[in-house]
Amino acid sequence: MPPYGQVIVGPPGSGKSTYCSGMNEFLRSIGRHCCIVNMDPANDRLPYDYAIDIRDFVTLEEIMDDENLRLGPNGGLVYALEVIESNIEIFLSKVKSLIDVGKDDEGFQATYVLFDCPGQTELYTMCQYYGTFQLYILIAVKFTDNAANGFTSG
Ligand SMILES: Nc1nc2c(ncn2[C@@H]2O[C@H](COP(=O)(O)OP(=O)(O)O)[C@@H](O)[C@H]2O)c(=O)[nH]1
Ligand SMILES: [Mg+2]
Repeated sequence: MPPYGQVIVGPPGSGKSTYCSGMNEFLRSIGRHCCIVNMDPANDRLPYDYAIDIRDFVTLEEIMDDENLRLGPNGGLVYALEVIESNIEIFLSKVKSLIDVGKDDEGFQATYVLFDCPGQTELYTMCQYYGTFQLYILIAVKFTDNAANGFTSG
């Protein structure tokens, strides 16, 4: 079985994190090895156990508290994503490790990864960084396995 995953996007408060939690429980109940990656630097209350938390790299609070930066919530989020992009190789290696954990001896049944993304619309319409960042994830999932174990997007 190839590695599968979902990148969950939508406006703030639309139920992305709740969906991740429910989907995680469902997939585990049918025997899939599943885990969640929190991609939102502002997401300080997560209704699930995560495998990777982007807040380990940077949090929105610490950026907004930085008197040199003097950024509000929206500018802070854009800045946070720039910081994360500069650490992208570390992040991608963590995602690769997650996918590998779920494999059996023959290389099948890789981990199903749910990416819980931030919801601010401007990150998708005005910010080049987040678009690039999402692309990195897809590339990561695609190339962390060999060509026979391809990636299906949908
Ligand atoms: N009524 C209802 N509330 C929901 C549903 N999904 C999530 N919520 C609630 O909506 C709020 C925001 O959900 P959350 O998952 O944090 O949204 P996110 O910001 O997109 O991650 C929470 O209080 C949830 O309990 C749903 O399907 N129906
Ligand atoms: Mg959320």
